[in-house]
Order: sequence, then C-alpha cells, then structure tokens
Amino acid sequence: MIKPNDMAEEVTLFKTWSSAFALRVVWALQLKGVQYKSVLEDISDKSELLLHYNPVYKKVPVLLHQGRPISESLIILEYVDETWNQYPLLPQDPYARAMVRFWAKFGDDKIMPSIWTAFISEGKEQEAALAEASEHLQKLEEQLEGRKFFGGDNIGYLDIALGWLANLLRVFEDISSLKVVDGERFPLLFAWLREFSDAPIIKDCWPPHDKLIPKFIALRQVYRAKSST
Ligand SMILES: N[C@@H](CCC(=O)N[C@@H](CS)C(=O)NCC(=O)O)C(=O)O
Repeated sequence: MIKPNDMAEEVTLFKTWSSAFALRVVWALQLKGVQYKSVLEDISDKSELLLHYNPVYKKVPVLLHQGRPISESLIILEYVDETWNQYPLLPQDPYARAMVRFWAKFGDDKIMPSIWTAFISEGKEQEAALAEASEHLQKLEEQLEGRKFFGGDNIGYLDIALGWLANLLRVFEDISSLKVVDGERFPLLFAWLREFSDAPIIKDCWPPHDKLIPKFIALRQVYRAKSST
C-alpha cells in the first residue's frame, strides 16, 4: 500500500479508469508535461487513502502534490495551472478568467444534469431534458463564435472542463440513439467536438469506448430502476 510519506515530493492522481472528472486532470497534467503517478481507485471499494485525502466528498479525482491533497476537478485544474506555468490554461485577463470559470460551472451545473437526465429517461421526461440541454448548448455555441477552441487557437481550461461532452456524448448516443449535438443546429459545437477529440494528448487519454459502453448501459439500468420505484 502507498503510504502518505512515500509521496512527499511527487504528483499523484487518484482516479478511476473511466472518470470524466479525473480525465480533466489527466489532460491538464499531460498538456503541461507534468510527470505524475496514477492510483486507480474502485469506486465500489474506495481505498483508505482516498477517504483520507478526500474526507469531505470521498470522490476522485484527488491530486496529491508534495503530500498535500486537492480535490474537485475544476479546483485541481486551477491549482495545476498556477503551479506549473508552461502551457497556460486560464487566460491572463481577470475578466476573461472569470468568464471561463463561469462557463465551466455552467457546464457542470446545467448541461451535465440535463444530458444525464436525457440519457437515463424516456418519453416526455427525455424530451423535456433534451430540450433543456439544447437550450444550454445554444449558449455554448455562442461562446465558440470565431474560435476553434473555447481557449481560442489552443485547448484551454474551458475546453478541458467541457471535455466530458466529447468523451461521453458518443457513448450516450451509441447506447440510446439520442442525438444531442446536431451538426446543423450546433455547427460550431459539432466542429469543436471533432477538433477536441482528435487533438493529440486528448485523444491519447480517452478511456476505451468499448469498455465505456457496457459500463453506461449498466448505470442507465440502475438509474432507471431507481426512478421507477
Ligand atoms: N464535482 C466532482 C465530481 C467528482 C465525481 O463525481 N467523481 C465520481 C467518479 S466520476 C466519484 O468519485 N464518485 C464516487 C461517489 O460518488 O461515491 C469533481 O469535479 O471532481
């Protein structure tokens, strides 16, 4: 077992093979070329170390740097950006920084739940969730006006924060025949999904698609069973 003292000078990331939140941190560390060690967690049987380092939320990701833990993926991204200056993720201008953080939070608070509900529901509930997701995605579409990435010419903090869309939409669409990002309705977002997915480093870190499919089929069944009781 890894003991806290063994990690004093190192960068260690507690993650699972599939966590879209942990993937944000993986991408950020890789883009910056920071060497790190991964500890693979099993969410159904969390390690004592994970519970020790994230006693509040008990979730991955946790980044351990010089023996000190940081949790919550968006906060970890900021820490990584402030600690390693190469390949800046956040813009320099304070207003631009605030806006990027705003849209990242919007992604987690609004887009994620609506797309998740569309994925696990059926009929009228699914239609309503899809309509809500589309309304939110329209706002992201506007953010991409005149840009290849949310970060401009390069992948930045917001691209990483929204990267789960590129990771999971294809899985959800393959499983449920949902079409969330339509190329005609959201041409910029559609192009972004492709550019982001194909970018070196991003592409190299994808969890295997054929392993995600059965995982999310099973998860959807669990959530559907819960909502029908
Ligand atoms: N808001 C958190 C979400 C992290 C999260 O939900 N992680 C999941 C794995 S994808 C987890 O550890 N779940 C364990 C649990 O809920 O007990 C973040 O951004 O880091």
